[in-house]
Amino acid sequence: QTTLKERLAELIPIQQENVKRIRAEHGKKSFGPVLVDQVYGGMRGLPALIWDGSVLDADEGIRFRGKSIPECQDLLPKAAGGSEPLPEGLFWLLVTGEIPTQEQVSQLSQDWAARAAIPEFVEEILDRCPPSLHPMSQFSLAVTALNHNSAFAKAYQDGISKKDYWGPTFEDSMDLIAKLPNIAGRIYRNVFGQGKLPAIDSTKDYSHNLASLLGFAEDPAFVELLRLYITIHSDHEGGNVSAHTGKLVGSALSDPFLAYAAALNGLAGPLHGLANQEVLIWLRKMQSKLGENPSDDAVKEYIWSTLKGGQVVPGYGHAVLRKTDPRYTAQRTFALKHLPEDPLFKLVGQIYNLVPDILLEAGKAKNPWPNVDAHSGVLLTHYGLTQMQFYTVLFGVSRAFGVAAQLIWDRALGAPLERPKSYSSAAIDQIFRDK
Ligand code: NMX
Ligand code: MLT
Repeated sequence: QTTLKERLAELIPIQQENVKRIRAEHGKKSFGPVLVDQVYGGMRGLPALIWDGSVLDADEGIRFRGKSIPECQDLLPKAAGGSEPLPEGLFWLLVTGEIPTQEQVSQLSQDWAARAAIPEFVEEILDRCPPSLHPMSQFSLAVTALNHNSAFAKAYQDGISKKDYWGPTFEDSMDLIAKLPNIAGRIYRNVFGQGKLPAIDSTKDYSHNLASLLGFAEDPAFVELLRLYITIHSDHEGGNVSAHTGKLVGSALSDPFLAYAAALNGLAGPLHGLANQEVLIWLRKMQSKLGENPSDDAVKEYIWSTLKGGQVVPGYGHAVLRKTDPRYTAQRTFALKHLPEDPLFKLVGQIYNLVPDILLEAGKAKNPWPNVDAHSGVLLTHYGLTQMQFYTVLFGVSRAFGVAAQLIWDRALGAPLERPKSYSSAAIDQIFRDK
């Protein structure tokens, strides 16, 4: 069976030719006007990036290489006895655009298990972090330090030719993904005092090993949850803060470890990945204020008090989506199957019925519907992973799949240094005063 690297080596020249043709045919065509509001407004809607791995439709949500989440759940290989897709298969799909065989997915599980060990000095860095240092900061420190052994950085120093960049980028990307469970597991156990890290089991899949390092592999439903979790959090087209940061930093030919550490620092912001932690904190505060089974009126008042306090309702709204996030729906479907009676799940459902109308009435948010982060913490909590400060680390493990796939293709296609133009407000005033 063809390995991922062998298949990539076949696909790269085809895609290089394809991009050459598109640029020759359309390179000088305009892609619509740029509004001054977009330049001031976080570049919302500005066509500015190329990434084939996934595309986000405002109404329908994400498609990975053209496949919706339910299609991925249906088509991607599963673990024996499991029904959720293996993230190994999703990575293959992101990189090649093709659905792998069961054997190709097992090859990836084994390859990642073989690459999973982290250098001793990285273990020491993590062991020396005070438990009060946020897990995301620890995560980013450790990933930055992995650059010590970067194949790309070494090859560059040795004078590698541009046309060969993708090879060591591929190796670094595989190492990066493979080492994340050991980093995440060590952080979890150091910070939350949950015993000694077990060894990686080379006969098990990636999610099983991650669950085992966190101490939750005994429960097959939790392992299934992780498979779904990693799959749906892996990628969200190219413009989100973490994916774009990874691409931007990678464009300076910083190696995949440096690029992904930067992406993690973006993911650690409360408007992005940290929102999954914020949701749980917000729900817990609501419960402690209103009790276990609050009335709709009490919940509505709590939501309004959040807005009146000048804060956002975490887990709601989106920069691109204008409907309920299908990643929220996938998690809700999982909850209905595995934990329909969970009180926190019921509260999340109750909130879903109340927040959108309130956000619409408040009149500011362009999208009143829930995003991925509104649901993930409730599922983790149900299985005993109650430490919400850790939740964004799991998002970070997952997002590496998309960022790594993108870095490989960027180097294969010779993506240039990113360097957009900035303007001063005085210049904008001057340019448009008389128009
Ligand atoms: N609660 C209260 N106000 C909101 C919300 C919300 N959930 N969402 C948007 N708004 C406000 C927003 O703060 C802005 O206010 P102002 O004019 O005072 O600056 C106004 O509505 C317009 O914002 P939008 O254009 O709708 O949203 P934008 O594209 O700027 O931002 C988010 C998108 C996701 C940052 C925003 O919806 C938000 O802050 N949501 C809550 C945090 C969250 O759940 N983030 C996770 C997103 C998913 N992820 O994992 O990254
Ligand atoms: C993501 O998964 O990156 C978030 O939904 C944010 C985004 O797409 O902008």
